[in-house]
Amino acid sequence: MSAGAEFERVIQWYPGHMAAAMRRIGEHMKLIDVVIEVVDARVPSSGSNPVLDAIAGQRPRLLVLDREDLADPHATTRWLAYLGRRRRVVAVNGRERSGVTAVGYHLAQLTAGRRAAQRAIVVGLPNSGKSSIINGLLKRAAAKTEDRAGVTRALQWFRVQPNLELMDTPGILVPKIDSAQAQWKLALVGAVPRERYDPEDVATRFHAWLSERTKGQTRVPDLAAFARGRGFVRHGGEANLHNAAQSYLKAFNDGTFGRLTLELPPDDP
Ligand SMILES: Nc1nc2c(ncn2[C@@H]2O[C@H](COP(=O)(O)OP(=O)(O)OP(=O)(O)O)[C@@H](O)[C@H]2O)c(=O)[nH]1
Ligand SMILES: [Mg+2]
Repeated sequence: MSAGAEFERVIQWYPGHMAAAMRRIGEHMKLIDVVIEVVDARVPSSGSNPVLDAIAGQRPRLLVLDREDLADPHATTRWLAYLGRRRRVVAVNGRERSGVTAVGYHLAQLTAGRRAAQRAIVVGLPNSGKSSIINGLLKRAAAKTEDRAGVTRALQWFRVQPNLELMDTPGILVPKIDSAQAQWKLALVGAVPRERYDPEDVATRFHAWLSERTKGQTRVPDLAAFARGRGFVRHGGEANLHNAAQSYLKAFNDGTFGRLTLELPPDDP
């Protein structure tokens, strides 16, 4: 059995509420003038959703690479250059109010000269930072945010300026994630609901990938070393990988292992 098939057994990728949310988004698209897609800057490729191309149609679009504070800055520069050839793109820290000013700027550019009130929809993978960006633009915590996938469950409108409304949406995964690489990466960055993956497997795959990429020269601990360092040990001193795994993923997402981007643009060596 391939690694991908093995992984798929433990993950049902497309829970019913996502299919329903996707349908509701489609129904609302006739009201929408601008599409804002939020993607985690650590997975600009695996984290983008081709299904959104279809629903966005010809509408003006803004791509936001969120969590730039956790991504490798050199990789982000490359991604901005690569993606910027085809579309308007900006990298931000959605948790900092100052970080979303750039989103406001691009939105103003996209809607300049329009007399009618404009409506923008904010879409992207679960936990990518959609609600945080809306709160940043509103300058208050109006939309609920949390560090887990699947927090926003309903479509919700927010008026950010007299002539601009934003719609927050639940995170949507692609119906089928066909590469095993994309699967562990999306689980690692927190885009997959917790009950749908095995943290031990994700941590192990991440470290194997990092070791291979750095030819074993990484200072990031593997799961066993991390477990021992944090005191996750069984009677007899054996590392308790199972109990350590969720903390390992949290450490990754807190930036404890440094700023890491998990993929580079396709035309980049
Ligand atoms: N470090 C960091 N954390 C961020 C950033 N943007 C958002 N977060 C955090 O990421 C978590 C998820 O943010 P949300 O805004 O709830 O994400 P969402 O896309 O609305 O998530 P769902 O509604 O579950 O799909 C929260 O804990 C935020 O504080 C960022 O740029 N950097
Ligand atoms: Mg949300």
